[in-house]
Amino acid sequence: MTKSSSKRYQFFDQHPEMSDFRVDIIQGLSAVEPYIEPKYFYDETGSRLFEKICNSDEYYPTRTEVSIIRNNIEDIVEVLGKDCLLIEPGSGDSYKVRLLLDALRPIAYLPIDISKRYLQDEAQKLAAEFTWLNVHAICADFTGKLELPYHVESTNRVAFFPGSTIGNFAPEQAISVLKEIRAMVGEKGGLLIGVDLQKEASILNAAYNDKAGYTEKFNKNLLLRINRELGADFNYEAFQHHAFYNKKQCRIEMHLVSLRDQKVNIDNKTFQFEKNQSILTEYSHKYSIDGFQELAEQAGFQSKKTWVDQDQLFSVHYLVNS
Ligand code: AVI
Repeated sequence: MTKSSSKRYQFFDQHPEMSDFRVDIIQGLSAVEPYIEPKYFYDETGSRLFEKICNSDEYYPTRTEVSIIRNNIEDIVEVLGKDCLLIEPGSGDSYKVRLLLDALRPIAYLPIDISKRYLQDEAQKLAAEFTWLNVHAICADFTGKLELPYHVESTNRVAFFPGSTIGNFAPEQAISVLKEIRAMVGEKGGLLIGVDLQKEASILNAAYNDKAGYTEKFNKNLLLRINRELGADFNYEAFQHHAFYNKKQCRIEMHLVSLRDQKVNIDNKTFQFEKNQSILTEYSHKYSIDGFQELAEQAGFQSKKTWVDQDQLFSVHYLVNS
């Protein structure tokens, strides 16, 4: 870090409670309908594979969201208002926020992430790259209580939640996450959020079954991670990636399906899987524009403006406190 960027960079550790991988996996696999929480996809290999998914031909959400933001940047800035505090829950590599920064010129950018080292690295990189930007990084779990590290009264607070990550929560949980964000941005604040739209099943099925096999590897990497970190003995070849659009529930479901009757050991526990039994690994809910606005309303938000691409594949909404 240069001297100038070190002045503009601050770090606030809210000491998020770390969930226990072992406890969560054993609990999920012991359930009547076994599951693994999707947050466990993102170890180093999983994060690298996710980047590849985002760049694959079939996975339209990333490039579509980027193009919506690029094509409407002036309008977006006008609606959000300049001189805001820009807050990004679950900021990760802060790739998409780069699209907003130069045009929006926020007073400060506040990335929030649970992974301390990664957050610090990315936040420092950003402070060095944008030579005018104040970066106040917060280590916290955005699915828990969200609190800013300092008191801001008069400044406009805008949260940025791209990527349709909201779709990975069941609707009830999604409402809680939105409520938490609403409380954080306060009465005069808003939320710019990316939401994947309902569409033809064939487009969705292709996006979660890319030909290069990145999604398959991403899903099956969970087995390798559990073997490596918990000393389990999952047979990688004996489970199959299965992703499909559930039309009735308007969601993609990802599963790992057991190809035969088999046993898996973790610690001194044995898990029995029958042939064709599946482990649920992810839901990715798809919304209509109206459907998402109704969900947002249940969290106390009101839609101010919505941008979509020409083909209506993806949407970006600006929500304000109602
Ligand atoms: C992070 N999340 C919004 C992605 C999605 O599309 O639900 C995760 C993903 N899973 C498979 N491909 C991408």
